[in-house]
Amino acid sequence: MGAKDGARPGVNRRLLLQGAVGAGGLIALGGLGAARSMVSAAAPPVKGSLNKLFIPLPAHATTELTAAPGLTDLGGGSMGMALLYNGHLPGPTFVVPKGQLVSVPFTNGLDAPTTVHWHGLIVPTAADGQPHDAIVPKSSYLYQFTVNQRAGMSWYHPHPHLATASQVAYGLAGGFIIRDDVEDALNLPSDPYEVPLVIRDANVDKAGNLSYNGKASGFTGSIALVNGTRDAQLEVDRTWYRFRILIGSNSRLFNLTLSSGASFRLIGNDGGLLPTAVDVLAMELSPGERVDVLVDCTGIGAGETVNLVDTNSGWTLLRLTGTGALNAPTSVGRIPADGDALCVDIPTLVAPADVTRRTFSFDGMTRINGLVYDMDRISFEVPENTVEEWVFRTNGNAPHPVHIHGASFQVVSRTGGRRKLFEWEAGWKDTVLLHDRETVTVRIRFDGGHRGRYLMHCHKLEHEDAGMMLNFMVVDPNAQLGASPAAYDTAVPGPHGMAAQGHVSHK
Ligand SMILES: [Cu+2]
Repeated sequence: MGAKDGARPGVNRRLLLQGAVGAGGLIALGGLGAARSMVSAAAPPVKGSLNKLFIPLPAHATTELTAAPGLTDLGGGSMGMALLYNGHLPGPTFVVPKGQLVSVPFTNGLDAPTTVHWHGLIVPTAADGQPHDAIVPKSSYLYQFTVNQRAGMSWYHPHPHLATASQVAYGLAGGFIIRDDVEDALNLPSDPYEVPLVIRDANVDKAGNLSYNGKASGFTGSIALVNGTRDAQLEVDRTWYRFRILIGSNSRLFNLTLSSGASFRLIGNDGGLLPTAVDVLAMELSPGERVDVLVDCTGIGAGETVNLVDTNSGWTLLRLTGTGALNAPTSVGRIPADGDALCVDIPTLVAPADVTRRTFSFDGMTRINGLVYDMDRISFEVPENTVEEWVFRTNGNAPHPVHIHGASFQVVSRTGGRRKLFEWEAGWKDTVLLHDRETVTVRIRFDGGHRGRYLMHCHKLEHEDAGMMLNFMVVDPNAQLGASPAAYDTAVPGPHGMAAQGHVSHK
């Protein structure tokens, strides 16, 4: 930590923090080594002024991206220091058609190494923004990949070694929307009736700057930010809205409901549209997960309000306040009914009789199968274009949102804990919530055409930084290193008698 980081009597705190930002101290402050005992309790909704919801700016396939500290409007002109992509929190929302070559020149304007990980996008290792590929301060890197996956909302955020949690908590995140013909044919509500909502919690210091007190069990902030706006309000016409929701928190789970008691019409999740529209009253979502929902605002009259609420914290996240204006359905798009097929083709991954099954135990707050992350360890290799079953379980300190790079997966079962799968876990996922005492099995096939190193980790960012992460290799099935993935393994036995990370068994 820099000389400016210590709290000194008599030093103006705002200046101190701004200095810390300039000196890179804002990042250094965020390490687990700086964990504070202060715990942010869930607060009731803040009464008082409402702030206009910020809508992230648009970006396209070649938009330049810069990460740097700066002042941002956290709502109603209340400016605070944060780490920003292109000067904003969240950063711009990329909107890119399927098949497009994305070529994003990135500049690191931070005073610490960072990367840009394209969460949910299936990209070459070199564009995956892994901890191995840190972009040092004041340097640039060209992230290049072709979008070869169906329409859906992914996102981008830093993924540097040991510092993901602090950089995200200080503000670095943005959305990435893919369009395709299949989705276009549905004629769903579009701008301004399609609105991305990046939901997270945060702490703000007395000077109004974002602050971060990471702790091993996961950072929880005392206020909600939706698109970087606290006490956010969106004025809505009497029509249907499409909300593209991303949980961008470090560790907090959100259980989303509407204050009117109405349902969300769920149409999509991490990997794009679901086979069928389905009405759900509540959705418990973890960091990294996305949902695509339609919300009926036709009944919200002028000045009336329906709130998007997190029942876990009791917070009002977003107030939807009616303008009273009616809009013809043609300007909004088609609204699929509950139970309507969405005309999307989602082939079911079928496990072969001799399917490779790997079991991963999420141990404590720092280990997978007893091992802390080692950047240089490759835990196992996965033949590409082959369906495998990966089994996630936990021996405590859950929830652990499990995220895999390099492929989407299908969730096939959950035993223990909640003992069921949820509507938003159908279709394609890249992040799945593992609650206490749960065992979740997914099927996965790396068929994106990319070989090389990828990651699997807990997306509670403090767990990730503390070591709950591993590397694996996607390889040519005809050129595996050895007969057993253990050939790659340098691991010691885990706590459950497993020989190594990526313990393999065959049915
Ligand atoms: Cu975890």
